[in-house]
Amino acid sequence: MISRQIELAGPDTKLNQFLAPFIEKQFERRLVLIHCPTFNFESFQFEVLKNRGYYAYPPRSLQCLSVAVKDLGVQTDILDLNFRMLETLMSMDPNVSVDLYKVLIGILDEYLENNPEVNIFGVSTGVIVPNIFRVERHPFLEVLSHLMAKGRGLVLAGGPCATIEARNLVQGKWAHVGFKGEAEDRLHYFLGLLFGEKTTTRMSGICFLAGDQYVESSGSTAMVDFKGSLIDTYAGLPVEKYHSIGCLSPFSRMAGTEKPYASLQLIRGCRMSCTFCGLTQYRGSNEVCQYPTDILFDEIVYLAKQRGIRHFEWLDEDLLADRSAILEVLQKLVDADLKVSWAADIGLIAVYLDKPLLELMAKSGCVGFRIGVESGNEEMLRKIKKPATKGKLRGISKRLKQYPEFFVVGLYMLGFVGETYRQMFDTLEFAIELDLSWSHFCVYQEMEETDLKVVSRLDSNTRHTEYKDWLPSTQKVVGSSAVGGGSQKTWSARELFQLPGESVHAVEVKQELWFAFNLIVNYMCNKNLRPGGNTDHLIRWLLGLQMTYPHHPVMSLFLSLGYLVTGDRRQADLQFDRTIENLADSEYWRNRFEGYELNRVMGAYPFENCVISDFLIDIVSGYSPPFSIHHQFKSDKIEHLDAVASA
Ligand code: B12
Ligand code: SF4
Repeated sequence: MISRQIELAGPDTKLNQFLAPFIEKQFERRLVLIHCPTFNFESFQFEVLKNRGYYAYPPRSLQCLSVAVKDLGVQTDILDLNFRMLETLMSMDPNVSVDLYKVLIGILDEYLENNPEVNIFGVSTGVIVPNIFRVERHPFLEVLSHLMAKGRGLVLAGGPCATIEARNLVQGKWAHVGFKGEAEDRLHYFLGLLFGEKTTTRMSGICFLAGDQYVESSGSTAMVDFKGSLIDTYAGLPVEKYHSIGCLSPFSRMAGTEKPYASLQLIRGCRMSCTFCGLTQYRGSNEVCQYPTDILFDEIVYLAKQRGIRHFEWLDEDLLADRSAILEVLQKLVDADLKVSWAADIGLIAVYLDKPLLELMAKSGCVGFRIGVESGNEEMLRKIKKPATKGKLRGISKRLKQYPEFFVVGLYMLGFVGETYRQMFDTLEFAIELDLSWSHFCVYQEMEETDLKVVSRLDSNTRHTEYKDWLPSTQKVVGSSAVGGGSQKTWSARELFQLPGESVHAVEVKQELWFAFNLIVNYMCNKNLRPGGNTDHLIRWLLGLQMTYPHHPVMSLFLSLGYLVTGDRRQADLQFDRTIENLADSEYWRNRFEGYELNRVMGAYPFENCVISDFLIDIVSGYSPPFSIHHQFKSDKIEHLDAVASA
């Protein structure tokens, strides 16, 4: 029986003892860093693939790691199984059934056969599914177990999931070693020991078995402050092809699926410590580190000029942490006139978005960004330590109205521990009031280590659960036709709004509230369907979403409305017909349309004698939400009329 007790190793002796048998084997200084698939095998659809709807991030984490160990004379390959799989699947006949695991292991085996001298395998949880032990066959575990079974050398696991599951991965012998958190320094130290190099500071967060005991190394917990240039790592990476098999986010799809893209990082970490966010814990502190702006800009120029990259997305959690640094990079982008676009999909801290910065963002090619709002309830904002107040956010939303060229997405959370229905309805009301281009609601879920019982498959019931997508968790539930076909009870909008405001929410109602909030804010009340709105923006965004959710009837219905507003009747009819087809295929969606009176919208098509947005608002008003919807939009209409009059 394996002990669950963590022993914080004091001296390096345990790590050295663990490494001794591997040191004896005198491995070549060859390392392969493997990026696992980031798409869900259980719900894979060829149609989504062909639409380039799956995530395909160039593996920046692995590029950084390879640079970090270069001075040890380690030659590193990067095997991006996500990219390679999507590329392989793209060339396959969609009508022939495919065994995804066979494709995965086939690519891995081909690499192993061609590179017999590689004995160190670093595997990254580049996956979208955190509950790796709760599904039957998780691609990350498949890759690890395949490598362990080969017995060719050291198998190392790293990345966010491995950080949380390090103990289970090591105790279950899925990997020899688990690395926690950001790992440039840890990997350098570890390989230094393996190759008998003089090592300096001992590092914490390296997890392994000493006999049958789980050990986590002790030592420096200092944050990684990586400064290396990644340009050389692109030599073996077909970065200009990633856009041809996938996307980075709805922003990259909106910017144009034909645009080669890449990701960038200026700041690591975030200055804030919102209670619900895993970043501080994952990184070990809420201090931030900054890449040198000149090195980063050289990378941008290299990617744009030599590799044809046309769209960039920031991976930063706190891109605006150093005002002078971001202003410098954006000014350089303007001066170099690289003709690129960019987006910040992860989220900016809204309070820093002042006028000079917004001006420069617009000039330098920004197409959109997200801002964290999280809650519309002041008490909840304080409780979760969000660095914002409703007053400040109102001011920012007003300022953002002067920049209609930006597609701005608000990020909201639903279902914090102890949250009442009233507090959740406050969030809905506030999202409508802020009136951003889109509002991303996320159902709060705790990410935690899997219970040993489940890992050991002692409890087979809990193991047979579904994949859980975190990004965008809930769109999966209602967004994918493959998932939305179940017989679960769905609530009508009226039923939801009768829930008692002062009661703490019931977990099983969370997804229902998500559905209502998403539909009401993003579709029924969308500002870009109203007179004076940027309807083209909405259309491009929805077309981007439709690539991932091709059978989603709400998306097709609102695309048809968008096209009606712009006067493109042909496209409107095509999307309307698509809605009818989508509904014919799904009882689930027919129930939803009834519960939210979308059938009335279908009946009113093509809206010859009325303003579409007014019609939609009337329907929402009929849901009887605990606040006045008409009141919210009156001023807006007056503002619009004023603008028309003064023009
Ligand atoms: C892009 C991104 C994604 C992309 C794609 C990632 C990919 N690899 O393809 C997608 C959209 C798929 C995604 C999904 C998810 N993500 Co994400 N994602 C990010 C983001 C924004 C950037 C990642 C990145 O490239 N960073 C830059 C590189 C340099 O850092 P890194 O990836 O962390 O890599 C370091 C270590 O992880 C480690 N490492 C990584 N791989 C390996 C392999 C080996 C062998 C070793 C030794 C070490 C090692 O060393 C690297 C260098 O220091 C980060 C936030 C951030 N700014 O980092 C969040 C972040 C990593 N995601 C997070 C989460 C929670 C998720 C999700 C669960 C859902 C969600 N809410 O975002 C899923 C599931 C991910 C999973 N289970 O692994 C959290 C992790 C928090 C935690 N406590 O673990 C972060 C920190 C965001 C946050 N604020 O909460 N994500
Ligand atoms: S501001 Fe964003 S990244 Fe920073 S701690 Fe809060 S939620 Fe996490």
